[in-house]
This record gives sequence, C-alpha cells and structure tokens, in this order.
Amino acid sequence: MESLRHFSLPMLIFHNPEHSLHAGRHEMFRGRLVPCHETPARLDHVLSELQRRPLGELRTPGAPDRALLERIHTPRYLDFLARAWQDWVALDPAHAELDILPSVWPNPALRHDVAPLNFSAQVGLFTFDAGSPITAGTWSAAQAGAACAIDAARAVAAGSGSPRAAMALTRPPGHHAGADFYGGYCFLNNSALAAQALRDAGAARVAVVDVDYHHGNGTQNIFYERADVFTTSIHGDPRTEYPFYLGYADERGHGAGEGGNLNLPLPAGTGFDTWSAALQQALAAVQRHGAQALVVALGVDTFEGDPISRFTLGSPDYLRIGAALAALRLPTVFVMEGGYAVAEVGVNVANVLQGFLEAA
Ligand code: Q9C
Ligand code: ZN
Repeated sequence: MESLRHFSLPMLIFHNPEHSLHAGRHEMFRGRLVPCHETPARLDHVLSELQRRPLGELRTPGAPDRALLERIHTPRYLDFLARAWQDWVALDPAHAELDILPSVWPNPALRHDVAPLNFSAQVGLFTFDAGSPITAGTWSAAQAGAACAIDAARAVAAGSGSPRAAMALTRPPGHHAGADFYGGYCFLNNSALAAQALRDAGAARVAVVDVDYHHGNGTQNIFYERADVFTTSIHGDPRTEYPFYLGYADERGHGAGEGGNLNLPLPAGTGFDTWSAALQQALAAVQRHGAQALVVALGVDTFEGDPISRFTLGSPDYLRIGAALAALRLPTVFVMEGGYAVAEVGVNVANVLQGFLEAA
C-alpha cells in the first residue's frame, strides 16, 4: 500500500447497508427457475476486499431524495415498486414465501398507457424480463442504493476540497432500469440518478461511461433525447447478448440528444486489447462532448470467469481501466453494476479504484 500514501484526498465509498434485504430466490432460464446470479454475497466480497485494501473511506447514505427519483423515474412506476410487495401478499398470504415474477407483458401492439388493476398485469407492464424477482426487501434496498448514488455524486460535486472521486457500492444494480420499467436485475437507475445529481449540482454537461458487459439500455433510454447527459456503453453485441433489443451502433440519440449516445458493441469472446481500444473511443467521445463530470457504470461482468458473460478480461486489466478513466481528470462517480463471478468481484472492483487512484 506504499504507493497509495500520497493521496491527499480519499475516495468516499457510499455502501448500501440495506442491500441484503434484496435477495431474490429464482430467475427464469430456459424453462426452469434457476438460482439468482445477483446475490448479496457479491457486495460482501467487495466490502471485504476494501477492508483488506483500504482505498477509500466507507460511508452510509442519507435518506433517498424522492424529488430526484422523480426526475429519473415516473411517479406511477415508483408507486408500483413501493407497494408491489404488500399488494402481492394481499392476494394470498402464502405469497410471502414466493418472489414476484411476471408472466404476461404488453408487446408493442398492446397498450402501455393505462395501468391495469390486475396485479400480474401491472408487473408485466413495468418489467421486460422474467429474471428480476421482486422480494419483500427490494424497495428498501433499491431506495438505499439510489441514496448511495446521489450522495456519491453530491460528494464529488461539493466543490474545492471535495474528493475527485466517490463510489456508490450498491446492489441491486441499476443500468437496465428505465424511467418506468425494471429488468436485468435492476430497479432504480443509480447511474442515471448520479448523473442527474451532478447536473443539479452545477455540472453543465455530464457523461455516463458504461463498462458493464451488458448494454446500459435503461440509462440510454433515460437520456436519449437530452443534450446535457452524454451516454456511451461498451458491451456484448445485442444480436447475441442480453438485453438483445437495444445497444446497436446506429442508436445515436434523438432530437436535442442527437449525437449524445455512443454504443460500442463487441462480439462475444472479445479480450482486453480490443476492449480497451473501445474504451479509448468512448473516452475520446466524452472529451469531445465537453463533459465536466463523469459517471462510470462499473460492471465487472467483462471478467473471463463471469458465468453469464463472454468477454475475457483478467483481474490485472481492471487496474488499467481505472488508470484510463483517471486520465480524463474529471470529478468521477463510480456506480456498482454487474459482475457475477462472485469470489472475484471484490478484487476486480478494487483494482479499478486502485488503478484510478494511482493514476490520479
Ligand atoms: N442466464 C447486469 O449485469 N439475464 N444485469 C441473463 C442468464 C440477464 C445482467 C441470462 C442478465 C442481466 C446489471
Ligand atoms: Zn451486466
């Protein structure tokens, strides 16, 4: 740790003290319910690695800011998440032992503008997959996670003397969640909330760089028509990789947001050399956009050992990712997203932070 001593300002790490309240049992996969990949143990491994390797000061978040939540998500969606569990158990007390999963969805030929009264129909209205169970503690965990993202953003935005970087160390993740839908294990879009908090704190232009293996469809969707938040994502080619229906290179933003989104899809099997060339492209675009602050949607499911992903990055590569991000010299908020090689998630996340701090 000799090399870390010269940091004048520590990184602040806001960790979600309620994350383990969200613990789904099963996700649907090829006709069966299989154990969830997105587990509380993931975050426990990061916390224990940060105990071993002190890269920042751990903090717990304050209360979630409902007004800010409503700048990213719709009130009808937030209200659904807030009461979903009680509505589910009210249908049948035996439901208390079961997760909420959808069984019916409105495809584009059906109506999305009216919220049905039937509970299962509501669930399908607000999600796009059957892999993201809602449990008794999902809403509490998601809100505390959103508070981590907001507090991390406000910490780096606080002005001179504030640290140049902070992290929201949280689960469930967020980048697949849109203004009024959940999916991909995500409920509240923590990265989008961090970007909005940075905007509200005075950064005229903010960039979100999404390095998770999966395309950040929720974040792209939220900012697609806005000029003030540039979004870029490096991810598995959606022709073969989740979330399949978004993430192509021709999606460049719309209206005022035209040119404000850059997708860099890469084929399954991609290794670090090709991946880091894509990162350089993404970072050059961030600079061209004139961003004054950066949000990193930090998934480490690009790791070679990840059970549901197909890039081949090794643990030392995450040090170089951190250093590349630090070269932008921007106030930076890291937001924890995916990564399912549970035992290695801690080392890989800590490597990004260490690489960033050593280059800072
Ligand atoms: N059998 C994030 O990394 N399902 N979400 C994959 C696996 C969805 C990943 C199917 C993967 C979502 C935040
Ligand atoms: Zn992912």
